[in-house]
Amino acid sequence: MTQEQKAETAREAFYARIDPQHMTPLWSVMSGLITPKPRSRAEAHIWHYGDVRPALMEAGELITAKEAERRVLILENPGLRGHSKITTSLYAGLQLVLPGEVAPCHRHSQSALRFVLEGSGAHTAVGGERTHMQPGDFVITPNWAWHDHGNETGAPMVWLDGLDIPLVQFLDASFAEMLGADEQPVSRPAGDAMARYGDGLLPVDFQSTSRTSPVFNYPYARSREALETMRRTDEWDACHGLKMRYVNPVDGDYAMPTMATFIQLLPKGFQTRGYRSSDATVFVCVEGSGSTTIGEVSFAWGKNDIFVAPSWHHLAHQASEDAVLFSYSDRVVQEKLGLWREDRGNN
Ligand code: 1HN
Repeated sequence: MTQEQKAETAREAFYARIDPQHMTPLWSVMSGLITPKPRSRAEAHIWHYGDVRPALMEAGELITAKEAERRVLILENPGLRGHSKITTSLYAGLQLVLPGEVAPCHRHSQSALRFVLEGSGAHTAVGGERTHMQPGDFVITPNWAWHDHGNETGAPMVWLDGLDIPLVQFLDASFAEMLGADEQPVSRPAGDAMARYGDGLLPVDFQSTSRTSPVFNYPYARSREALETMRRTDEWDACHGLKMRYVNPVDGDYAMPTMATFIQLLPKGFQTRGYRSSDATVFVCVEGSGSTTIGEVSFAWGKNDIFVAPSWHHLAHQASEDAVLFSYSDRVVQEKLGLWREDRGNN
């Protein structure tokens, strides 16, 4: 036996001796723990709405919203199967509420966002107020807020759910309870939160008790209008086109404490410069069409397609028509912890 083999044999014996004490040597695992750059198990992937919609409608025939509590098909990252994750830290699912259905009232530690894909006029209730949702609306369910959904229209309603489930799970901080009634009592008129907090005004003595924006529906009509007005004068960002973040009007921070949300316009023919950031990002095509290269792969997308870019993968978009992308990521958390990084590809 060489000196090296002897040393290795002695080490292996040592590892075996300390194993019952629930100890393990750092030097055997260190390079996998402290990587020079993010090394995600998540993969780039796209879900074409036209391909997944039939399965969602089939689920509609197999189980009611009430039986399921929430009738959702989880979008699982191919590199993270079995973990109910679309990125390492975030969850995504497609939720269907059929005409006449109610998704019963509950609350939990996880924050949720809804991004409406199909249908018009079904509601979600938060804080005693119902908001009637339209395609492209970004709707917030703050953590620990009672919420129920109902569809009193004649057509199916479909939205993308984004939740911070894996993040909360990582921290072992999950609590949840049912209200015990299908619906929370309605105590405020529709539009109340928008009027109080979303019109550039705040009640004079308003003190926020939450880290989440008190505006819980950011209607697409308003966001789209902003992008359309800005395109006339704005300088386009080489990496993002025209990209805006949804904001909490109380403090100017992101609208939600654990998920950053964005909307961006890419004009027809625009090609973004290669970009990467440490926040894995979920994108939804709201309008138009184009394609995105993520690392080694390229996806063509159209209306309601959903695609995911893992952390630190090179990203470049190309719009074949005027296109609007909604996106969400854990950037808000990474920024707060001093971890967020980007590479705009210009150095
Ligand atoms: C939830 O409460 C909703 O309220 C959707 O619509 C998806 C996934 C896991 C846990 C709670 C909803 C969810 C969820």
